[in-house]
Amino acid sequence: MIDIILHHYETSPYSEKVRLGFGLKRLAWRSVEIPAIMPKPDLTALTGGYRKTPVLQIGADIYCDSQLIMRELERRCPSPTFYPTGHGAADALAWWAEKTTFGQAANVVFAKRSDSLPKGFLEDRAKFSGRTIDPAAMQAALPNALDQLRAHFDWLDRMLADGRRFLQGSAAGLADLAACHPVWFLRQRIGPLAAPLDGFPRLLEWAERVATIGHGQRSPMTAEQALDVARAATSIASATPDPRDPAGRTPGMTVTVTPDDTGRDPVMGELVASGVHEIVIRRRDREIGEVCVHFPRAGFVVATAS
Ligand SMILES: N[C@@H](CCC(=O)N[C@@H](CS)C(=O)NCC(=O)O)C(=O)O
Repeated sequence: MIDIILHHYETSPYSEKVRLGFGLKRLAWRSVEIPAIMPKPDLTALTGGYRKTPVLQIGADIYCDSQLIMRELERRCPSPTFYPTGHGAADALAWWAEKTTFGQAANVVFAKRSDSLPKGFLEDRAKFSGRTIDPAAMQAALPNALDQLRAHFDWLDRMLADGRRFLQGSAAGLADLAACHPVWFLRQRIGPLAAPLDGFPRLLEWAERVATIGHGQRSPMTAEQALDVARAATSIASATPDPRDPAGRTPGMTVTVTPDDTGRDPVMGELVASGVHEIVIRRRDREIGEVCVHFPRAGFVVATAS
């Protein structure tokens, strides 16, 4: 059985979503600890420049962004499912919950607990987000961050009002894992009794239930071992045109793929396969040879490079 390798760091909320995904699917996986700030030379050798956390590697296939990582885990290991009540609503809920709460949760932690951040972190995140992150700006952002989180957490909280155990019913799924990691992050950094989590006891109980899912079976791997895995493997991707591609892109074209929000580092490669929810590009790295890098479509900009 080929190793499932997660490149992540312990305090990363989006990584917590994927770690819980391993737990829900009861998977064994290899853990490569990556730096929380740039440079990340071993990671970018695999991705071609994408720097965000987490990244999943299976052989010479590199999956960027937790949205696509969860999709690939579901494809390879369908049971137990991330979709106990079906697709669509779960994906939309996951997207909304993360997009509206993660950035604001980070704003709250930056403002309230900048003392807990490692050296160089705020400078790195200023470049990452393209925003000014200094003590005055962080304090100025705090009241609105708390207002926004309170409104969005209230909507989440009301989903649990009928006594259900999880957001979509009796079984945990993708929506829970995606909505929970900003709560997990705030709980860890500023505690359950401070704003914005105070006043939401039901939400905190739900977050505790989600945490009991656990992380599956983890074993460590070094970054060098992960690069060796990529070097020795061949990608599973094969040329797959998208007959309905709105811009007429076809396999063989050189394209760049870039996140549309933060960490906007373009990755260039030859288009191999694409569809509504995934695009795969092939690239060569001097050290590790040929790899295929997979990205989601929602939240990413694809541009033709030649
Ligand atoms: N849409 C991305 C968001 C990932 C993200 O923003 N992760 C944060 C850490 S939780 C990050 O990359 N921070 C900068 C870094 O780790 O270099 C995903 O779902 O994976």
